[in-house]
Amino acid sequence: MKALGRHILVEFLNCKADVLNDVTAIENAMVDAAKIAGATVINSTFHHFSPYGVSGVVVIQESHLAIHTWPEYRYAAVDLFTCGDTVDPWVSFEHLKKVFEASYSALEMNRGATHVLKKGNEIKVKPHDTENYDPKNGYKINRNVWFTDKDDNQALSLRYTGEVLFDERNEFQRVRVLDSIAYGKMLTIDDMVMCTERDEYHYHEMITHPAMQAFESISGVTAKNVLVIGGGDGGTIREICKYSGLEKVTMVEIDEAVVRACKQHLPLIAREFSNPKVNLIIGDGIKFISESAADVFDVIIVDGSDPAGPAEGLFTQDFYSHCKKALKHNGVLVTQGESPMFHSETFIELNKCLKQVFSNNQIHTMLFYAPTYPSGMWSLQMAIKGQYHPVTDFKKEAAAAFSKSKELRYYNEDLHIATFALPTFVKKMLN
Ligand code: SPD
Repeated sequence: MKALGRHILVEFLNCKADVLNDVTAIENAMVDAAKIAGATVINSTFHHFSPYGVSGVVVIQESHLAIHTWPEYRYAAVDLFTCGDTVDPWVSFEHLKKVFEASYSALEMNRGATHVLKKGNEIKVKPHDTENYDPKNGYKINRNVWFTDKDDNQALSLRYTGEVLFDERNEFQRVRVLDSIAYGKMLTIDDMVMCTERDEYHYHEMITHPAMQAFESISGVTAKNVLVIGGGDGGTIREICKYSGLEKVTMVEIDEAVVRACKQHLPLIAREFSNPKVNLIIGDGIKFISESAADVFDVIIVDGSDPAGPAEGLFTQDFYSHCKKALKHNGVLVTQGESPMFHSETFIELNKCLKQVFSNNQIHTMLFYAPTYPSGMWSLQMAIKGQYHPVTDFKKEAAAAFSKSKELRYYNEDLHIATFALPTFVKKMLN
């Protein structure tokens, strides 16, 4: 019998109770179940009930997967509905069975048996939809798919085309390149935005130039030997390579998939990997710095991800003590410092941690505007191994000439000064 869709109703019994009360695990399992079956995920929404139970639905281009759980009964009611021939709902079923470690009973129904349905021509296509009609391929489907970078209470969402250009999970993290509608292609790691084509220069110019210019003001020469820890997309080394006096930049990135994804899909960001001054090491930056000789680097830039997964160790005293040792006298360190609004605790903790390794007057907090990071307000922490002040000792003319000649789009000599000016609430957070 021919039908429009296949609908499997499943009773999952004797499930692992803790999974059934874990909204994130269930959402991941349901989204994965859809993808493994070859479905195109449009969106998902899941809700945890207090004290027990989760409900959620994954909308797929081929229909939907839905669930409701009763952890206290170790029971989940699931329905898997797919249309067309491309997706097999039983593949989703097999995946969920494994995740829930469940016994089950299931029944399949054919939905919309074509021998009882008659196709009519009553539906009129709205005039503006005709733009989406290609005589060869039929109607282009407009998807409403969103990528969300969130914590428990706040989020930043970017709509994307549904096109996933790169998607790999490895021992460290999940690396994706998605095609966002308003911000171009974007790199995400473990569901967090790392950079987008449209606004990446905010972050990459600000993590690089205040530190490089500070070094130049203090020493009268360009930083010659620079270390970048993380930064696998290549944006930070791209900015560093704009300094003609640079001799060498060593970059230590733990995950080769990030470099590969960006070379392939974000070539304007990852454009300096073949520069002979760049020494790329795929390895653990934390180990690298702990084994580094003393007094070797003019500038160290820590361009890590957020403090979860492999980047966690980039927020510790141990790590920064090694960085301090590896910096030359008057050397400058800069590290991404998270957001005072979105990650207030980490923001404060990192500042404290750096003040313990260096001293209070050697740590300087910068703020800049990052439209695609949650809250939009992002910080960098600068540490100087000397008594130089990045504003009062700043040589404005050199920075002005540099930013003009290199046609920088965010950093300039005025912003160098302004970035260290903090709102009162941020000052209070740090004192
Ligand atoms: N939540 C975003 C934190 C920024 C991490 N670094 C981004 C890498 C860009 N080179």
